[in-house]
Amino acid sequence: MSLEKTSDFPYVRAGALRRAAVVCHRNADADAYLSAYAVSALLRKLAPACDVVIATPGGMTALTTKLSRRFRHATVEQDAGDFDLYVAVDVGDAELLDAWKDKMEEGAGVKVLVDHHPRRQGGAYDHMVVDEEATSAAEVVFGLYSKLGVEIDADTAQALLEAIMFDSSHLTIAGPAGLRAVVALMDRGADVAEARRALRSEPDYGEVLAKLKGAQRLRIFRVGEWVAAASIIGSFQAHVARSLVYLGADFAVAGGESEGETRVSLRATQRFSEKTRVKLGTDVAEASARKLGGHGGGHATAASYSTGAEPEESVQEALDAVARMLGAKVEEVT
Ligand SMILES: [Mn+2]
Repeated sequence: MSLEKTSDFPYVRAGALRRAAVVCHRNADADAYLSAYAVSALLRKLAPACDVVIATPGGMTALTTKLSRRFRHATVEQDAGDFDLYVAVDVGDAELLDAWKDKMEEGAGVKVLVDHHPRRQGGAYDHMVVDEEATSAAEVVFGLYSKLGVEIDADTAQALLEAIMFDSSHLTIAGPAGLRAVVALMDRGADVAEARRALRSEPDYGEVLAKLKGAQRLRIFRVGEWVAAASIIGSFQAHVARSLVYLGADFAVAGGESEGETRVSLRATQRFSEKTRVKLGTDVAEASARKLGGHGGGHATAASYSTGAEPEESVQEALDAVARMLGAKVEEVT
């Protein structure tokens, strides 16, 4: 699974480990934060004298904030000092590390990536523990515990279970390794019903409005045999795109201006992904970002990119990119 000898993790002698930072992607989601939480517990077992902080560039999502009250840990958004070890988790595109990208590149400490996103250029890591087959970073962290023979306590087991369930749509898209990890975590005291409860979030007014406005501004397209939905919305683009797929679109594009850039989120059904082999992350988000100037990436059925181009053009580019892949035309359904 990995690109490195995982049994050597964290690649720094325990005695030499005083200060470590576990770094999440921008606006940390449940998988990033809870994986970081479990990595921290692992580091402290391997090197009890080590002081660990979780770095959350740009903060975390509302749900993650709620989860972080149950799984408490020291967090920092910024830090002026250097660390002996940096472990970036669930990152994907190194740009999503924000200021921590430069900080890690300039820092003297050892840099490790623990991830399940497709490998890409950028991000100067000394070691990589990456499993692209995993549906969550938490599965990769679980694999590290197994490989190192470190016991998982009930609290950490619960954190990893919630992360796996979060990233796998409550196990709907979990693979064999993910499901095996879930059973093993249950044996160590994790509770599925509790995880379901924890992951249920209170409706957020802004999110509700964005989803409904997204539906109101909906444009429908046919791309070959597929139905695409597109909408322009200034916030919660990922939620809007996911909602449009729930409504029945084969794939959806939601984009809008946010904090001085255009952010576009893409979602597709599993069926679209399997039949077309179009990977939204590499084939659409990365390609569109490259063309329009910006950065992006993601998974086969969920991806995003940001660019300086106008929202309309940015959304159109994603539709065109899919059409090119399929050798089809984009036709609006009115
Ligand atoms: Mn993830």
